[in-house]
Amino acid sequence: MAKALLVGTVSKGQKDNTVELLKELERLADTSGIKTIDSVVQKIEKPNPKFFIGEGKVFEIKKICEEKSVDAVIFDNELTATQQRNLEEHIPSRIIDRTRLILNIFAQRARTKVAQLQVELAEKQYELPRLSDKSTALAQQRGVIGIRAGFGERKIEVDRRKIKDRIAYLKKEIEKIKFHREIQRSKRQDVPLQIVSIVGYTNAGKSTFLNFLTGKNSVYADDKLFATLDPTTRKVKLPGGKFVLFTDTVGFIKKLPHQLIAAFKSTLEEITKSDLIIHLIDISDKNYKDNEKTVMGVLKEIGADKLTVINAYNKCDLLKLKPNHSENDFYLSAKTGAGVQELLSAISSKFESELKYKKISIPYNLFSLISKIKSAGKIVRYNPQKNDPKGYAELEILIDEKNWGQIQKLMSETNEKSYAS
Ligand SMILES: Nc1nc2c(ncn2[C@@H]2O[C@H](COP(=O)(O)OP(=O)(O)OP(=O)(O)O)[C@@H](O)[C@H]2O)c(=O)[nH]1
Ligand SMILES: [Mg+2]
Repeated sequence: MAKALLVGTVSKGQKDNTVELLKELERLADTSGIKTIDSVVQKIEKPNPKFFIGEGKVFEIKKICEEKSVDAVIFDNELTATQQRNLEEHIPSRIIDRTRLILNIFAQRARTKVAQLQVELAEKQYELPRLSDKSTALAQQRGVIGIRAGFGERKIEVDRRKIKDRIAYLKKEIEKIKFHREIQRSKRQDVPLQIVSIVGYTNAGKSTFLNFLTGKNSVYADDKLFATLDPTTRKVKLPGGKFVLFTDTVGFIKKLPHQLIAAFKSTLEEITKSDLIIHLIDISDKNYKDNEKTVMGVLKEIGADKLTVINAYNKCDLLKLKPNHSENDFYLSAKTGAGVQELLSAISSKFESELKYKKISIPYNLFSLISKIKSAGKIVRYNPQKNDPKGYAELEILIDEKNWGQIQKLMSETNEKSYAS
């Protein structure tokens, strides 16, 4: 296992509790298969443009690297290309920044085609501003890139163009898959179910929660950061009988690389289309309040902060004291199931309160609509019109706007067909 030295910074007023500060970076390193053997923290007001940290610290790090034969020095922040290069000149070990580390984990975790394309897009966007004459010359020497520059074009320009072309290609491919998925979805559902997105900090227990809801272990859950990258959607029956879709998606983290947010745009956009957001928070984590803020920040960035968000505090089984219940917050354990029913009932009543009263007449050839209405809303009264020769039934129903539109559309299409025949 590769050995790493972690580097963090704090501003002057902040506590420099190294262990606490770098705990998350250590977990990230561990997740990507690197063992932390030491760490240093420096107090700085603003990053040094040359080395990010102070020059004195660079030499301190160099010494530790030589003494303990450190393989990699991992910074808790994103470094500029210049800082990275300068550090590499002075320190004998590999220099890795937080963004690179997170990108590595995403690359290891990406299982589906679209996740792989999104991760590669983020990687290319990270690499583009970091290309230098020196790095591409080195790459050429080692025969890594091995293309010849045209007349009047420097090697670095050729490399830049290649990366830009690849970025354009990846964006197009991701769009294509997204478009295809949307078509599939609209084909599958003539009466759309409401969507509940489960969001939260990485390792909050989102996948465990979805597995509990479905009673199956079909979603990969693990005590690792970014265990899930691909969104998974499952149909779940709420108390009261209504079906909704729950979606488990990629977790968030402090200083989530902007390249990843941009590349995972289509995955994250799914959240903005949901009818309700369940924000799962690991209350057993000491930093849960900060994590909560981080998640709210990302939701804002993707434009999902206008949606209704319910806070659900998870892993309550690990707490010694039961937290005070407040009206809008929920406390549960996705592992034991305690508190889950209360949350589901609240979701169910929220959706029910949004239903509108409508009256419709259904012809004999549209009885299949009844089961659709049942899964999307409620039938309040059913009056078969006994004297009607066509066997119409009058229904009084409660339905949400989205499905009401869909039902009207289905009825008019069927009417047109029956008139035509
Ligand atoms: N004690 C306890 N552990 C839990 C609970 N919920 C989840 N866990 C554990 O927390 C770890 C992370 O759970 P996941 O469900 O993978 O978390 P996630 O939010 O999907 O994480 P990412 O996919 O990495 O973003 C696993 O080891 C779970 O067993 C809970 O209610 N109580
Ligand atoms: Mg997960």
